[in-house]
Amino acid sequence: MKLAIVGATGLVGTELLKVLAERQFPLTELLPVASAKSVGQLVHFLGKDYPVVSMDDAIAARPDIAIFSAGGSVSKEHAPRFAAVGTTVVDNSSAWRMDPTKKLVVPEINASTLTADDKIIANPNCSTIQMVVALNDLHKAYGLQRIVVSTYQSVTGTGKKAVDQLLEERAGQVASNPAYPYPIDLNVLPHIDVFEENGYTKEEMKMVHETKKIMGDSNIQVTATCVRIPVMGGHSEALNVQFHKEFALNEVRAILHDTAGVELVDEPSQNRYPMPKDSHGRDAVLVGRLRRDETQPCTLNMWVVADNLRKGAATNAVQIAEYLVANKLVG
Ligand code: 11C
Repeated sequence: MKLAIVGATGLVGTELLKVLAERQFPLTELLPVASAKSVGQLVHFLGKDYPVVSMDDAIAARPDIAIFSAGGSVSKEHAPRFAAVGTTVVDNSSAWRMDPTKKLVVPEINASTLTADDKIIANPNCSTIQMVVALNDLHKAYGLQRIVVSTYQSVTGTGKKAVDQLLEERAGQVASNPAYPYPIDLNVLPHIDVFEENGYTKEEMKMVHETKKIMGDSNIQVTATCVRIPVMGGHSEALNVQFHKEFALNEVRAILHDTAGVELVDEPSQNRYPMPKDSHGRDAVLVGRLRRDETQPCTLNMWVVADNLRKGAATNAVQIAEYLVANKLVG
């Protein structure tokens, strides 16, 4: 497999290289692509150095797969150029997610819908991925009616600039090039991505729209409040989930225990529950604090944590690429 990584030097790009190496992705050639100022810079992968190449050179090399993680405008402009030379693009940005002609894929849920004709495949937003991985099997069992989600999101979701802001502030300095309009250390920002006309942020509306598309059910009601906190290991989410059917908590536990990609961490008597410091560097979606909402029927409260750079971005994209290879949909 000839693989291009567009945005190879960013936080997600760096994580992508780690995940590809760990999972022994069947690579024959790696084409790291980054902005013009990084061309020629070396990217280390499995004991070898690969020079960063330009977008045009990567397209001319006609890779089998290109994984994009360089922002929406880069994807909008260049993903179709790769697709035109026969490359299958797995895109981490929001550029194509809600395009009805493109699939939005979480492999545990809907990879089986992919065909060789899907030349641009969208990878969902990190906060959506961990939520749907935790909920999909429960949806099959009880039918999701409504999700109320509040997120507690890591600064790594914003990128290097935000990590630097947090580290500088934590060292007692004023951030030299802040990513946020306010300090993030010792603070909480109820603001992720831009505000839309309805008063919600774009991040909140991504959770609403992407959930319905991935689960293939436009009747699922979702309302979200997305919040940035001074943490780096992963995103946390408090979910209040109303089902159509009544459930037994021990059955919910059994379903989650068997759900692909989920790890149940739910022993309150031992103070065991999911935390971002435990999800950091891991692919599992950690689920705990399972309890019935005692104020209304068929409703569950749960706490879901995952490393947003891993299952929320890099790992999900690599799993899509693995599915394409395993099912001979590329190359
Ligand atoms: C964040 N979820 O934590 C965002 C990052 O649509 O892929 C990913 C944005 C996206 O800020």
